[in-house]
Amino acid sequence: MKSIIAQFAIPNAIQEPQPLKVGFINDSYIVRAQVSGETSYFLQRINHHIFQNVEGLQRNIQVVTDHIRTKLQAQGIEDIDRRVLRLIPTRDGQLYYRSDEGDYWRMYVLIENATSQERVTPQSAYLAGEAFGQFQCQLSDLPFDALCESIPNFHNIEFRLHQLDEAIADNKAHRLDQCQTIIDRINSRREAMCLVEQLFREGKLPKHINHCDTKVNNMLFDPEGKPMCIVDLDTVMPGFVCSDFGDFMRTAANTGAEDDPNLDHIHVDMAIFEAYTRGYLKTATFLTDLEKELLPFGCRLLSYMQAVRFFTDYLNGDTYYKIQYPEHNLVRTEAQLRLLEEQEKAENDMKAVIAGLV
Ligand code: GN1
Ligand code: MG
Repeated sequence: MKSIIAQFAIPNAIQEPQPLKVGFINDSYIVRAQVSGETSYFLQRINHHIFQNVEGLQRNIQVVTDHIRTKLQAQGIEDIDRRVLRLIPTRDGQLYYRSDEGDYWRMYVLIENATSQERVTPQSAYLAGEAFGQFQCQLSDLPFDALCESIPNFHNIEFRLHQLDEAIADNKAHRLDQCQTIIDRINSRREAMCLVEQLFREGKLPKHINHCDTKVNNMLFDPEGKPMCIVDLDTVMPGFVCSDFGDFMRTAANTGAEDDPNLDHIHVDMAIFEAYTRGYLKTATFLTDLEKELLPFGCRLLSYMQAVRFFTDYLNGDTYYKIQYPEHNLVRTEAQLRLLEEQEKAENDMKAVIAGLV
């Protein structure tokens, strides 16, 4: 570990790294200075099985954080290293280090005295909406193709449906029996759900830089409970803004769990929806009328896409998502489809909330 840390351009006087339990994908460590009060660091081993283009991924993060930092500097903000992640380059100026074992490592400045939250309240949903809206707004003047897709076609529903079709054709895990109803529910919405990709091709809907994992736990709060910094930038990439909006609602504005075995628990939490939307529309000032109109669609799209992804993984024999029991991906699929149906019922209420805010 010492030899890995020595690759990065930081002072030599540091303590033994401490593993930190955050996220499921990368391995994280805190590297503290020997003298208290000096900068500490956040070291990560990047999961290069999921993120196969580490070079592109790291460049994305550098472009995004540089862009935000420049804006914060222009506004005269003082504690910039608490407001945007700062990558530490290696001693030879690279954005990551590849060890002899073939592992990929990166380092950030550690943001001290920050907390994260797993659950939202209407109050924190409002603040999260403001923060994700501001994040998108800060990046809205970057051309969308300034970044690569760190996971190709990550939030492209046409591609996800194509993967599902392959999984159905292959039936690798011999699980297709008894799944016809799910397939029918997915197929009956197929064309409607590809709307945004279609609008993009027609030149009517732009792509912007998206976060692509807009969960409340990807936001650091200061000791007063105010959002300070958006983290987990591995999936920042081009996308439709309604997709980031929808992913937050998929995870936060659901009265049930993502994998709730009791479908009756699952409804749209309109208080969370209203609060997040209010915060989001306050700061996401760059949105066109069409983008605002598509926000409820984004909610349905992300639940639908997640159902398609869970179901594909179920048919493939659970090779992507970690599962806790054999039918877990099927239960997740059913829960996401139920959420989708609840969102369809709530569509008019969602539109009314948006109409009242613009
Ligand atoms: C994965 O592991 P987690 O929760 O950060 C997935 C998301 C899904 C989510 C579903 C890189 O995120 O896209 O929405 O599971 N991330 C990746 O729970 O595939
Ligand atoms: Mg995360």
